Amino acid sequence: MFRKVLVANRGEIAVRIIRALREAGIASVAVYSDADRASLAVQMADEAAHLGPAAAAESYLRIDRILDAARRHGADAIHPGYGFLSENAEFAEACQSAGVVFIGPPAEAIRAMGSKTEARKLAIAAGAPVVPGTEAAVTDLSAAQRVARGLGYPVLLKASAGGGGKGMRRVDREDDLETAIRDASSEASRAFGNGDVYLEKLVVEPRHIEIQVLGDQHGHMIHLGERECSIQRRHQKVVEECPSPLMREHPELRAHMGEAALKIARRAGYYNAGTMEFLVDRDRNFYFLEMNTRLQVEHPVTELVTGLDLVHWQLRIAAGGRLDIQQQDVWWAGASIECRIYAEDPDNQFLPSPGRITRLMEPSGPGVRLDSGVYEGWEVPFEYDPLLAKLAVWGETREVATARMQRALREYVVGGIRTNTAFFTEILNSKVFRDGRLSTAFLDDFFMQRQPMPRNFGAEAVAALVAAASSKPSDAMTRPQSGSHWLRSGRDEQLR
Ligand code: MV4
Repeated sequence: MFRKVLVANRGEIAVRIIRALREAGIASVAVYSDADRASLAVQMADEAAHLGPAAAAESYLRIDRILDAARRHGADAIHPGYGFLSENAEFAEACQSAGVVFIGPPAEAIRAMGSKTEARKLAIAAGAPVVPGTEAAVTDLSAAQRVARGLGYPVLLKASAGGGGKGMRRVDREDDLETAIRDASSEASRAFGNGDVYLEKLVVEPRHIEIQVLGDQHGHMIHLGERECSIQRRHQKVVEECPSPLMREHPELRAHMGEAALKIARRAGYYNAGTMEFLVDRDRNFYFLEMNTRLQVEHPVTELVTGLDLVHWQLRIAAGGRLDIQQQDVWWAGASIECRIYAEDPDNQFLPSPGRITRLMEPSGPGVRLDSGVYEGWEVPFEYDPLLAKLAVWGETREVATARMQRALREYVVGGIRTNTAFFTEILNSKVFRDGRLSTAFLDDFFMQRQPMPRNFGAEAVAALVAAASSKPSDAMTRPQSGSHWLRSGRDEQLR
């Protein structure tokens, strides 16, 4: 095993990795920018290294400075977390050249999966289903018309170099194809410096379900089942869960998707933790979309349901250890849901709301897991993604987990900045969520039909009351009746 590991990341994921390191008896080195001098990760780690100014390009994205910090602190491995350099093949190679182990997959696998069209070809070669379409770039209109006719409308134009929905255009009729190609191509050029677009059959209102895989360097690989991530806003996941509600009625689907994911991962020569993203249509046909060659934000829901510690296994695998778990020994118990708690204002177009956290009361208790990167008094920097924490719950059933999440959200008090906790309460209360009828259209439909509830019932009201007076917290915790006077006083401009 490693002696000392540098965590090349920040926020809640750095804290998560430091925890795994400590449990394994491995020393940790945090890195930080000027904005993160007093971060929770820095305070928790055994050692810390300064990288540079707040801008990520001058700190968390600087391969040279990170490797220099690893050398100075004598770290024998680097965990990249997610984002930043986690899917950068050059970084993985640079680690190797510097004699430091990159805790992740081989650089070749990162590179292969970095191109969406390469990944698609790889999946086809592995015999896994992909959405019908062509991976060759559209060259002229008449060829595109032929392809689209063959697929049948609606079709979807996608950027070859793409990702995140950029350069994507739905086309419903042949008349619209020419304009759509021009628009998609110019958007792709601007975003990726490459205007190539290709055609796929549009999957209408798909579910987004991904499969977690874990493989060692000795050729053994297993899957840890799925995460349902259909609730997204502008290609950002908002709520994730395991199992997918779809698996309740169709349990055989997990094994089929798991097998497809393993085929692709094997073909890519993959090891360590990775995730295959799939679209699932109304008839439960599933199609490989892309692979994420890193630990993902939403990994806790898999951990809660399988009982496996993914970061622990990442460390053991990177150190050359054997994954001594067989597929038939993987079990999925109960249900788990995760909400991404952001410093943002759901009532103002989800605008980021960085700033100082003046009060913090964090949920805990039965079945609650909080992966947080903040503390009371901490100033959430404006330079980075304003994710404060991930709130995950486990319950015997999806219904129990939902009730538990509602309870935990009510306990969560964050003062000084806006957060999206009340937004989750609304989502989890909706009939569509409760029925598990999820699709990537969920949030659009949700916003269309949203009947905002009084917003001041939960945590914020408690925070306001506790902060306002010298009243005892026990008094404040009593849930107010809707006619209660203090609900209307003070912050009632938030009632809509
Ligand atoms: C699709 C699709 C429907 N049909 N492909 C969006 C981002 C990109 N990585 C793939 N995306 C999609 N590809 C076909 N052929 C719908 C989406 C999509 C989506 C996918 C996953 C999660 C959320 C999404 C939201 C909108 C559209």
